[in-house]
Amino acid sequence: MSTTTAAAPVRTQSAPAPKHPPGHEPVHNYLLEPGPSPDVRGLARVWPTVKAWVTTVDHKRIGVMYLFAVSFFFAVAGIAALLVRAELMNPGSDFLTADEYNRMFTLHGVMMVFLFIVPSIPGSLGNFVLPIMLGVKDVAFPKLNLASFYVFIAGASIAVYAILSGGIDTGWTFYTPYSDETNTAVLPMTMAVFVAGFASILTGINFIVTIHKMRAPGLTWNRLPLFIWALYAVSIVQVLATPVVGITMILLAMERLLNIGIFDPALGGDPVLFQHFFWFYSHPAVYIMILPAFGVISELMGTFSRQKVFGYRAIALSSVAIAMLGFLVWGHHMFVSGQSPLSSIVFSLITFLIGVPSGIKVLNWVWTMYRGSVWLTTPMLYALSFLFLFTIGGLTGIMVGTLAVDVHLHDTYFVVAHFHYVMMGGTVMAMIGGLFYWWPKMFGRMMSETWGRISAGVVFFGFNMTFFTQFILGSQGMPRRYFTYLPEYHDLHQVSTIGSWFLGLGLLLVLGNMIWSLFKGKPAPGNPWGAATLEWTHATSPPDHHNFHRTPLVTHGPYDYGVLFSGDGYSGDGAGGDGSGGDGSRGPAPIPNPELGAPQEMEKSIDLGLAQPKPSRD
Ligand code: HEM
Ligand SMILES: [Cu+2]
Repeated sequence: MSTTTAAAPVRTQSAPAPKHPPGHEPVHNYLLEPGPSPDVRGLARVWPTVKAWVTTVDHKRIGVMYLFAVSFFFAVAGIAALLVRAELMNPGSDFLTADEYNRMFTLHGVMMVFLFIVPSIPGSLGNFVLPIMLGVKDVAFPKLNLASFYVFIAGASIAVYAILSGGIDTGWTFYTPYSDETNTAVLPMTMAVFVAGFASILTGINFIVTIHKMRAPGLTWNRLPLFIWALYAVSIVQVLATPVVGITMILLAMERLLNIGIFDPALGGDPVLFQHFFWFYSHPAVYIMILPAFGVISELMGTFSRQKVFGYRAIALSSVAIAMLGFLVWGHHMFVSGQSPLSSIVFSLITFLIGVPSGIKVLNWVWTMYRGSVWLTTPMLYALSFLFLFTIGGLTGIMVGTLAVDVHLHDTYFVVAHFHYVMMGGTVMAMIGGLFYWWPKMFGRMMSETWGRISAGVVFFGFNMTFFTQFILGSQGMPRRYFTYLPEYHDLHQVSTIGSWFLGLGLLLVLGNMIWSLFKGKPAPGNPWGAATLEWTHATSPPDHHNFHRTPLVTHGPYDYGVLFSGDGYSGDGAGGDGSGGDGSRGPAPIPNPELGAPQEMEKSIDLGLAQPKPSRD
């Protein structure tokens, strides 16, 4: 394997910093430019910085703004969840009235789904990482990207308005005929979902075009990191499915305002039609929620197993398969709605099919670890939590997808447990793992490993205590969306509520770690985890405004850790590889220095694959 050490690149300004290998000194730091004006005081001092942030078209800043926005909604919706659980601590508790309870779980569900989990990973981690992973300066349409952020904020503001004007009590699914009749703020809430949907569509279009049109030279489809493949698949679903929920919300609003008779049986409408429209979006939407998480987990599994991700092609294509199949199974939410038995049988069968590509992913991740040498960092602990919890969520999904079983489990706590294992145990674990992983890149500082690992333990424990009990509750017949219950369910409900406090504590530890890191964290090296994708090998931590000094030339696959180690007795089969799980390598790459600094060997090889020096593009 030949190591070409590229000559010093053309720089606009020299700022030698020993932390960075030659050619990687930060010219600008995207976080700080422009700094506060030195000679003015008060608000005017920070105004240029604020203005630069709110009008930025830099994908990294937009990603950071998304991160703050979705974290805020996660916190608000999480507090609502704790209140819901508090009410359920005792049967007949008068902590919340029945009416307040209905509004509270709806607030929780609507916010978690539409304002947190759908935009979460694509908006924050996706926006930040995607262009850097592709070796380019930004997404294809940077202004559209900023527009998508503000459209999201506009939608979120309408949702906040709906909540302040009394909230809504329909559940996050807005089922007719009730949503057509209730006096609560259904109209503004449907408008909020309608508007926020456009943010999703715009991000999807942007990512699709960027992935097709803007890859660094040498970055073939076979060398795309699996996170990119996942974002690609999810973008397709966002663009195709989101308009349906938008139209459905408009129809519901029309029905309420004009009494047209679309859903209202008294006027010749069909309330079940609403369920078809709603789930035609919302089942694909559960893949909007989980596919980006799959992508994050693939990155973590590779980097922290020090090994090529096994079954690269299978993982990449199964994301696309899931995206397609996801459009064909919506009827599994409607087994007891009165749809024809034949439809139910067909929907149940197709639902089993979709388990296959998900299973393929899980098996490949496990195999990657089996062949690798696993490095148990905080991100990896969250990835392992994901693997365990998502598997439970997925398998119970097959259970509720089984027609005969679901007739009993429908609308019980079993379903509540199932989707929390998928959404919280899956997507949220992946998001936190991904945040711990990319945090040093985003903010240039390390988080505390010790506290990170403790938080992973507390979150895992609290999560299972909260939600595993709900499988048992549901199988015993406890219905969902009830503010009280029979005394026989008391013990399990108590365990679940106490579990939610542990879960909340674990999440606070994560938040505390982030804040601590911003002020006190150790400065991050360029590639603390010894990863092989471009954001780690070719960009500083944090990256400068244009990401790269020179366009990277990609000569190896995203998980060819071998090419980062020319010595150390390791010889990979990497150079020129395609990232697929071929097994030419002699074994996993060594684990980087536990102090979290990349080994010298790796820092040196960071320049690998750079194009011959040429003037920077700006
Ligand atoms: C902080 C941890 C969480 C706790 C303690 C929690 C707890 C709860 C509880 C108690 C319910 C009400 C069940 C009922 O009465 O039927 C609920 C419903 C729900 N949760 Fe969570 N949850 C959490 C996180 C999440 C996350 C991360 C999501 C992700 C999207 C989510 C999505 C939902 C949805 C969609 C509903 C259904 C609301 C409805 O029935 O309309 N939750 N949750
Ligand atoms: Cu579904």
